Amino acid sequence: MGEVQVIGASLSLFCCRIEWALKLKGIEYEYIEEDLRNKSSILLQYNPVHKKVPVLVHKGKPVAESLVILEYIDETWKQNPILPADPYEKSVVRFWSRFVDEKCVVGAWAACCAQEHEKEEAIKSAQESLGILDKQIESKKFLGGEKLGFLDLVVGSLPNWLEFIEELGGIKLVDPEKFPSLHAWAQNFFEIPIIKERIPMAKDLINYCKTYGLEPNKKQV
Ligand SMILES: N[C@@H](CCC(=O)N[C@@H](CS)C(=O)NCC(=O)O)C(=O)O
Ligand SMILES: *[C@@H]1O[C@H](CO)[C@@H](O)[C@H](O)[C@H]1NC(C)=O
Repeated sequence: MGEVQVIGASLSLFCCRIEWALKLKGIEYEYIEEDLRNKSSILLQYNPVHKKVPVLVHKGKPVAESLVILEYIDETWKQNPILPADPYEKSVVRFWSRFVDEKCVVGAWAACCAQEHEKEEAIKSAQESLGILDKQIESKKFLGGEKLGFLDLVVGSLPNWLEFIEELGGIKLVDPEKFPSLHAWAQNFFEIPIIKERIPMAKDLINYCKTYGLEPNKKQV
């Protein structure tokens, strides 16, 4: 067994972030696919608090929570840094990373799951967050500046995931006119070879839900 393992789920927007970071750093790892409907004892042992993927295992020690894992990777393997060195710039990246997860992802999921009478409000709220993210991207090629950085990996497969959420929830959240910067950024990001070869597609997420009969008011995939 090698030094590095990733316990993940191939369709998870949180998990691909970790694999992209390891690939950027040129780190070999063993990938362990988790069945989230029947969690393995290794997942429960390594992430007993949240019982979620991704988990990075380095020399037998687990690191959980994708944003924490990304920082761990950047600090452990110094080549191709993904976080800026400057403390202020670093704090800005951390701020927006949490915004993506806590407002954009959570907001879109809430809109997808909302009861009929709350739906309109939830969609508006998710769109407001996505609009703020779009302004932040503001026709940048990479969110990391000249090259791929931490925030690029965090936003990552969000556009595909939103497409999936729209279909699952029967709602409309995004279109290229509404969020032009997010759209243009994604066009560029998705063409990068290491990204392209490992990005969850909306149609695979939709098929997964169909196969297992998952509905929006149930569990996050
Ligand atoms: N905040 C966590 C989110 C991870 C997460 O939600 N993982 C999902 C898969 S996308 C999971 O493991 N779900 C299993 C469950 O909730 O039981 C992170 O950033 O790592
Ligand atoms: C759940 O996982 C265990 C081993 O990890 C396996 O033996 C069992 O068959 C699985 N159950 C289902 C319903 O897939």
